Amino acid sequence: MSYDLTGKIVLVTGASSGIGEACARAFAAAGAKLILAARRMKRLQALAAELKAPTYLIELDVRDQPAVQRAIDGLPAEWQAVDILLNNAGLSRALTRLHQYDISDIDEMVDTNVKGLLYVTRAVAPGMVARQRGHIINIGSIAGHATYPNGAVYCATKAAVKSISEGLKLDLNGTPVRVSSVDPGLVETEFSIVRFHGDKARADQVYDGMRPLTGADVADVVLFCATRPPHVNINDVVMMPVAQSSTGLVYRQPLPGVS
Ligand code: NDP
Ligand code: 8X3
Repeated sequence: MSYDLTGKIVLVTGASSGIGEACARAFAAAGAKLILAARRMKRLQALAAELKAPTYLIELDVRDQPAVQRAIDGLPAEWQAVDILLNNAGLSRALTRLHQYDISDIDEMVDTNVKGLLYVTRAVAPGMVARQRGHIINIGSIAGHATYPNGAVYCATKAAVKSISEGLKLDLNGTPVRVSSVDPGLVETEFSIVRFHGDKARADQVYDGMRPLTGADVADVVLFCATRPPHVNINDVVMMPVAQSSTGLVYRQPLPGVS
């Protein structure tokens, strides 16, 4: 029997766009209550207005550890018992040789993808252990499984997410708290626009001639992980568009039945 999400409290970081927004929509459709966190509050407000689900919004920069702790400690009583944490907030900046990388780009990726994810996990997981109930789902990447040229920093952050997911599962052994990682390949979101600092034309080239995953495709898998019966833990799911077979191998011509 699958795990019923009705009335469950789901905290989604990076809910203002892309995969996080799609997951918020999917959890809401499954009957969950949503805590939506991101820096762009207007985006969260617009999403909340569309969702037919109770929502609580947090304007949050996951890089700010005291703010993360304050946000979790300050949740209203009826929102405190978070059942599912989706650690999704993250980004890439540039594609550059490591010895030439902007220090600010390095800092932003490491601070968001690694330290931010750790801060949110560190703030939310103790409550799950105390309640003997919960599920932490991290959005990793195929970049955490295979490093590509000019992507050392982003790939390292996603390799760190893989290690954190593995380590968290080990450290939560003996509790019923579950840990999953969903690791996608190319997903068309605002990811590449952010990577290339707003250069939309360059971002579009990433998906040129092929059919990428959508946020909704990833949300399907996240929901699958979240709805397994309580004795089942999905540890790691790697998913790619059918036109992609590795970080560097993408087929950019029509595929029968696909595009
Ligand atoms: P988007 O750029 O569309 O969304 C990124 C989200 O992260 C936004 O909601 C943004 O919100 C949030 N975010 C970024 N920095 C911070 C911060 N400091 N504090 C809080 N929230 C933050 O990209 P995706 O949806 O594609 O990315 C979501 C996750 O998926 C990332 O972890 C990414 O690494 C991962 N991923 C993406 C893939 C892809 O090809 N698109 C493939 C594999 C993994 P705001 O700016 O409002 O704060
Ligand atoms: C995002 C996918 O291949 O651009 O994690 O690194 S990739």
